[in-house]
Amino acid sequence: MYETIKCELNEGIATVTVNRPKAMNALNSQVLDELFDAFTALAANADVRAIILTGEGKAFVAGADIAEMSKLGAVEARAFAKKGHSVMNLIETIEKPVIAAVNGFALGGGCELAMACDIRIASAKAKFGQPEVGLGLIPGFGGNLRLPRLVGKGNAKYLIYSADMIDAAEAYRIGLVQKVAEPEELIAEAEAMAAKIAKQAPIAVAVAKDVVNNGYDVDMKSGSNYEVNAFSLIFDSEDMKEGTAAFLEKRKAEWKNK
Ligand code: CO8
Repeated sequence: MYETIKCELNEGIATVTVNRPKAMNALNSQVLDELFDAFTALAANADVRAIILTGEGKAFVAGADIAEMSKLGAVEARAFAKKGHSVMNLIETIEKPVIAAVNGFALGGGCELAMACDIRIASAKAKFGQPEVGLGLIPGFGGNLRLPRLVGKGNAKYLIYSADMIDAAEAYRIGLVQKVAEPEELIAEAEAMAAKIAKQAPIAVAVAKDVVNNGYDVDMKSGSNYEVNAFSLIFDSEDMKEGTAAFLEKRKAEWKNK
């Protein structure tokens, strides 16, 4: 059983909630270990079609745990940063769509956690930022890398250098989030998006995620080859045969995830 996160599965949609509200859901080693364990299990569960990641209380995640970090030397900090990167990379590469439902503060490691997800929906009350330089630190869970990729170098540098907190509307304007919802509608909006994705061929969604991720940082020629190969391989899936047959027979497709 987990102590710092909650994990529920309902009709193919898993919801993972970071549950340390007294510490604003700050990521200590235990939260990172439990997230790693939960996402590893969800990755292997064929019943899971989409995952929602959110936070309990008024924060999504207010960063890495400052109390834990304040005691670390370089060797321990390296291990902690590697642990954080393992979680972020797992969420980013897991072959299931992951939606961050950002209910409140997403700061430092919390903004980095949201950025590792595929899609972000923010509550109108959410706040985003990379406040590390105000603590004498720099982002260490991939923020220096993922933020410029999502919002461009200028916006990323502004946010990282200034430690400014931005609201959901500004996060939407710069492309950090894809949708803003009223706070009381956030989870319903995330569930509706998850359900929409869950209705598609799971194998196709998984392969599309892989191609977007692996095609993003390479030159067009390599990306193009990668896409051609992934596109061709999917023709041997039962779901491709089913999806095209269902269209031609004017009926609903029944996915087998094979
Ligand atoms: N770590 C540990 N405890 C935290 C954190 C945190 N990141 N954020 C909040 N808390 C704790 C507070 O200390 C407080 O504890 P207590 O009740 O025992 O005093 C409790 O949560 C409630 O917080 P506040 O009283 O401050 O609540 P407010 O509503 O007044 O403020 C804020 C909410 C604005 C979210 C405020 O708590 C805040 O500014 N938090 C820190 C935000 C921050 O700076 N985050 C970045 C951390 S650094 C980071 O994430 C680096 C990532 C890379 C790591 C690489 C590792 C090597």
